[in-house]
Amino acid sequence: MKKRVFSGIKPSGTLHLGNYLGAIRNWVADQDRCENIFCVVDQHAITVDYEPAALRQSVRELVGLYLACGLDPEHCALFVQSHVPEHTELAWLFNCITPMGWLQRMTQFKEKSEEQREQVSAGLFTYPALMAADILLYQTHEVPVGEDQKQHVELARDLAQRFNHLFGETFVLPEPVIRKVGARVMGLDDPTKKMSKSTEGDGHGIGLLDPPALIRKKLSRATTDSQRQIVFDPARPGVFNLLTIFQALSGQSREEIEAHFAGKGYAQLKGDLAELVIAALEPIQARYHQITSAPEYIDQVLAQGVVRLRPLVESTMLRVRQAMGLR
Ligand code: AQP
Repeated sequence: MKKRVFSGIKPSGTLHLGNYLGAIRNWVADQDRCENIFCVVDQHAITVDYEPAALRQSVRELVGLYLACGLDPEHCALFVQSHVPEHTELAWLFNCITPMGWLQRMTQFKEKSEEQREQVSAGLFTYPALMAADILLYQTHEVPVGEDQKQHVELARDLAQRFNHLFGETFVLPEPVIRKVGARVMGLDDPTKKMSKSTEGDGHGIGLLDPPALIRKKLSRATTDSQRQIVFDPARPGVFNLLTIFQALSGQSREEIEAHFAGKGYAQLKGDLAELVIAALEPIQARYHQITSAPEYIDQVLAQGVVRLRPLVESTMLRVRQAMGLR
């Protein structure tokens, strides 16, 4: 039996290289080996301030990029979270069995709530219960994500275990799957912070739709340090980040990469990396423009995803409602 894989991305801005290397590229690589479910998690994007028109636009852009990066609708169910209302139904049921202390420990909530202070929404606090619902609704075995989502996937697993203990065996226990290289791409402007869609600033991230000239410019300005040697040293986060991106895209070993840059300067590293990034993104961008020129294709893919998932959604929810005494 094939392992069932679920993952999703928030439509909270344009996808960046971190989303590609930490998530989508791995989904594409494994899609023949697994039974795949990939979602655009729009209800997670509304836990912070947002513009409805921009959200609608981002959802379509994200689906276009899923397809352009190589997800094949024949091998994957692709859909939008809000098109399957059971996600929020199950999230409410999980809210009722999630101890507050579990949510208070989530580092992403702590970081985000510090930025927003009294504006912070209840939805942002209970976000991990919705994410657990996303994953557990499909009886998921594996959740391929970047390093930043590990804690949330572990909470989903803990909730599955708690539910099974309280109400009887109902959910599969999911595992996070995190690749060794590319699981935490850092910001180019500040390599101590992860590259993120919602971080402002021209020099922060490389967008999957950035044109070549912009990629060269952003990388030429990436923060490095005042040393000279080009080696993988985590104590030098700027150079380490650039080398890690190089490793993820070239598939070469650390030793090969260090040998390639021996005696060379940062300008060479940034220049070579820019060409590698451009070569990886060019075919994705070409496919993206082709796909989005026929918007009805995206609607068709999304509708097909929902239809394909309906039986699984209904069978899980029937068991959950019965187990909890709601039917
Ligand atoms: N920098 C990253 N490096 C590697 N993987 C990453 N992911 C996100 N950032 C990196 C992975 O991409 C998937 C989608 O995550 P997301 O929608 O939370 O993306 P984001 O860029 O983190 O978006 P936001 O809106 O800026 O979110 P916040 O501010 O909440 O982090 C996940 O698999 C994630 O691990």
